[in-house]
Amino acid sequence: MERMSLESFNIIESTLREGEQFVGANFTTDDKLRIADALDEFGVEYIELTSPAASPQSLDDAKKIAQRGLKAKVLTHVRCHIDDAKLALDTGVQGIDLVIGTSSYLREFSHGLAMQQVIERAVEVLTWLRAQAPNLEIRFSTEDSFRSEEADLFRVYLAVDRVGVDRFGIADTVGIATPMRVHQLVSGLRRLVKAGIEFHGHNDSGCAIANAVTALEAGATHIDTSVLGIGERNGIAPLGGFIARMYAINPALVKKKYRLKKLRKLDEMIANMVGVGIPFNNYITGVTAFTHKAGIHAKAILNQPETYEILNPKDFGMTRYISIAHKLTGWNAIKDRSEQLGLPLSDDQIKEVTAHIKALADEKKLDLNDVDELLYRWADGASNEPIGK
Ligand code: HCA
Ligand code: CU
Repeated sequence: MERMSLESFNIIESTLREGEQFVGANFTTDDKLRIADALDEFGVEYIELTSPAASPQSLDDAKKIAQRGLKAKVLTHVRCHIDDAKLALDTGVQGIDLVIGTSSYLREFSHGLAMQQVIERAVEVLTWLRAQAPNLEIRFSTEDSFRSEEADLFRVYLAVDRVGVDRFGIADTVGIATPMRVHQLVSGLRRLVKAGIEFHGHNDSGCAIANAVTALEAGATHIDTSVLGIGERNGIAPLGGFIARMYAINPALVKKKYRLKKLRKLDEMIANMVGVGIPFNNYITGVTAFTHKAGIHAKAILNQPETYEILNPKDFGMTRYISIAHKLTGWNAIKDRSEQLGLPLSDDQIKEVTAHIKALADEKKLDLNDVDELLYRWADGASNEPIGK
């Protein structure tokens, strides 16, 4: 069971739903179509859209995207309410994601329903939806699952299971869950129901990706992501980071399922649309993601990249970079550079230049031009002249 999920997981890409809740997001119809097309090309299994109840444009756009003939299944996300469910049906999407809050915070300060009423509402909406559209893919999710009473969660899950859903959703709405808690809740539900299990995790305390993968290990089947992780506050599990994690487990599977070279364009497109930069340390597409520095690392990387890389940059259309103009440099890396420049320097000469570079770097910040200049000088036999004019 556990291996099964890791080998057959589905991505529910929520840039067009959770991502639209990011403070900088204000997608036009054209933006949404470009995003949906790019996600479809990447190969995500599902694309989740903002509720058609949010605005007239949201309704029209949902209809447009539902009719676009994408390979990905198109879902919309609505409150567990008959009026919203009706509107969702009108859009022609292939699936509906229902959500209702089950924590005491949400019951008291948001929808105001007691647990019994939550259960009645869930059963009412699901029964109605099933009757309207027997073949529609329906998911039922409990918002703020990790601050809900476990007994309450299981009461509502069991009631929902009796009506029948395709998928249950577990949401870490506030980013409070740790992998252990996720494992416990997901495996508990896994023992109880046969339907799919979806995990949606926020990243407030940095556990979103770990929680998502742990959910799969515990038997979940679907994971929510957004490009660059955008969403409420600091967002949810980022598509690229989740992909990096799954690739680290099973590169062949991930390469087969998704067109990984499209990730960079996706990250750049969303960053531009929402007015942010791609963080320097971003998974896969950050500028330093494949940069190596220390001489000891550089030597091993030149011999066998896997020594310090679990992700092959080539698979993502990225390139490795070895930084050599600094005091931590080593002669193997400098030798590699001199070979790139086609200079006939002996190992002894390379070691001499390297010592010189290290001493110089103690005095000032160097760049690759400084290194190259020194290498050319040594090759010319003019090693004694001071660098710079
Ligand atoms: C929201 C909350 C949500 C829903 C997740 C879900 C969350 O509607 O904005 O439907 O499973 O984080 O709880 O995104
Ligand atoms: Cu969320």
